[in-house]
Amino acid sequence: MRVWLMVTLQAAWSCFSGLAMQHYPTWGHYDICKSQLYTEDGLTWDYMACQPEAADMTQYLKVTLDPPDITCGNPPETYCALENPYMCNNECDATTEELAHPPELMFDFEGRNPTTFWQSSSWRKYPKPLAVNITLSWNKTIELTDDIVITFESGRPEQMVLEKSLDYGKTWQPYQFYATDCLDAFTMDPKTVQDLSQFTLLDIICTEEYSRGYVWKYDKTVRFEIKDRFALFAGPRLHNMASLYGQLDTTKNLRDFFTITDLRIRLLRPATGATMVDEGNLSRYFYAISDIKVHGRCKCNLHANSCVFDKEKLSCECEHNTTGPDCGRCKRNYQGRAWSAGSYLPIPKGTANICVPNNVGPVNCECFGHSNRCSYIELINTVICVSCKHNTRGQHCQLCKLGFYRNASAELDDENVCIDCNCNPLGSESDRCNGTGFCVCKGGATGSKCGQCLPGFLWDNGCRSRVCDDELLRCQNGGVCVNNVRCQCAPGFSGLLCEKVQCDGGVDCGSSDSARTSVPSFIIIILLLLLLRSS
Ligand SMILES: *[C@@H]1O[C@H](CO)[C@@H](O)[C@H](O)[C@H]1NC(C)=O
Ligand SMILES: *[C@@H]1O[C@H](CO)[C@@H](O)[C@H](O)[C@H]1NC(C)=O
Ligand SMILES: *[C@@H]1O[C@H](CO)[C@@H](O)[C@H](O)[C@H]1NC(C)=O
Ligand SMILES: *[C@@H]1O[C@H](CO)[C@@H](O)[C@H](O)[C@H]1NC(C)=O
Ligand SMILES: *[C@@H]1O[C@H](CO)[C@@H](O)[C@H](O)[C@H]1NC(C)=O
Ligand SMILES: *[C@@H]1O[C@H](CO)[C@@H](O)[C@H](O)[C@H]1NC(C)=O
Ligand SMILES: [Ca+2]
Repeated sequence: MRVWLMVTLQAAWSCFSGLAMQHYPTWGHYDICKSQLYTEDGLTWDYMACQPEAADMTQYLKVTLDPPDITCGNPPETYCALENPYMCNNECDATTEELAHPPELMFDFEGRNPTTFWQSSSWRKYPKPLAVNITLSWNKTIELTDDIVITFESGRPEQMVLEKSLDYGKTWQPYQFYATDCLDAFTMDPKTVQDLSQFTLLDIICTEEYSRGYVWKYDKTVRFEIKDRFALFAGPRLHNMASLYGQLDTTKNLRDFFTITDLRIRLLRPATGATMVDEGNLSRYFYAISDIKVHGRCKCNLHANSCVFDKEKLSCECEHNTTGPDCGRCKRNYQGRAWSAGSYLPIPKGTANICVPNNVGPVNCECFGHSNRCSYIELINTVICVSCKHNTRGQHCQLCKLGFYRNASAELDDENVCIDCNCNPLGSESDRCNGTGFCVCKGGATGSKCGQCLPGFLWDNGCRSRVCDDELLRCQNGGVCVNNVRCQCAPGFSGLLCEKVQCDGGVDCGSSDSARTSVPSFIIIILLLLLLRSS
């Protein structure tokens, strides 16, 4: 099949790839979910893995503070500067717009001067900890694409934990610990993101990088380093995104690590700028955050290239006949095969893994009631039943599993349609039988299940030919005939009728005199065997 990609799209593609190179860092350019193709058979669609563009996610979140009344200004308060207790011109009054510091000011556009910030009330209750939780909720799964950056206006906290939730706030996991002294605060050894490797990427570390020393005035940010972590797979300047995609595709843990529904900043101890807290002037200690950056994209399982914010809620605009907030299901009547996320691979278009209609082409998802699930096999363009029950198998569950045969008196959709072959495991060659339940017997065995022996054979863990008796076929040299199928020889003798003498070391050293006399009976046995086989 010859394929021409539409010229306009081709242009779009090269344009996007050009963009992607300059426009660092995007997760590649999975911008298009489908494109029309001209083939010899006419117009068809080509489906591709796609994802929404990364964006500033702080526009879409809901922020919650705990304790709820921790914001300053109610009642009004005057604050002193951390670095100068005599500089006390910071007034906070919730009832006056110019003097209020509500939480929204953490997410407003920060191009203005002076900066706008949220501020907590001061550490009046010292030495009781001044603990504040700031929870950011999206009510939507988000994939982080860039560093989380929090800008503090009055010193970076001496102790802080960044946490994440992947289940809308039901459970929380730490992302990173921050402290001036990790060992003291969290009994963790201090590390930096540079200490991580591909193998320890998912380790949760405590870092002193963002709270050390008294340099807060010039370095106000606390980061959670997403890009440095990506770089462990994609190279220092994220030039090898294919490698990262490959990893993300195959490693669920890694994908989940960068996926969130909520973030929580747990502020545990404000900046003091010194080892001793100035108890005489606690209005120097408080939290003030001017900006929080969270860059990411809606997680749409590579089935949507746009995500809309409607009625205070983000949701993917699902393609590929998927649905759900994350395109995590197949649409009704498009469940011809199990849902699966799109794949980044092969680079650059990925694999769409579209949902297919329940009835595809000439073949339906018809399983005679033995399964309600079908799978679409792209390679042969066919829908097949999966997990056939009632011992059936086949594209439509129309065959019996090996070891079972068709019940002639049952319809194809009957639960009893397949009957266990029940082949005697000792008398049969295998556990399979033919269409009327006949098993294939080993030599000497007979019956539909091979549980009986032919004349001249005796049951002894299967059918064995008659070897010895008390008349013609006597065991020699004091051997005892067991069940007519074998001679139990006296020590020093071996052979079918114990006709061989064993020398020292158990080596057969020829027939004894008495054994020689038994040769004729040995020949009789062979003759008998031949006779039985041919009958
Ligand atoms: C803190 O110290 C400054 C300078 O001594 C003073 O003006 C201010 O009132 C003090 N604040 C408190 C709460 O004591
Ligand atoms: C903050 O969250 C933690 C649990 O993660 C909880 O123990 C604590 O009570 C919350 N509130 C404050 C004010 O710390
Ligand atoms: C979250 O989104 C779901 C729909 O996906 C909605 O039913 C629910 O009310 C939302 N929850 C909040 C807290 O907004
Ligand atoms: C999804 O279903 C609609 C309606 O049948 C169809 O027109 C469309 O082509 C399908 N899309 C995909 C990606 O299969
Ligand atoms: C064959 O199917 C019929 C009809 O369902 C059933 O009554 C019968 O028990 C089945 N035979 C066996 C051996 O299962
Ligand atoms: C199964 O094998 C038996 C015995 O060999 C034979 O009589 C019968 O016709 C076979 N049935 C089928 C369906 O081949
Ligand atoms: Ca601000």
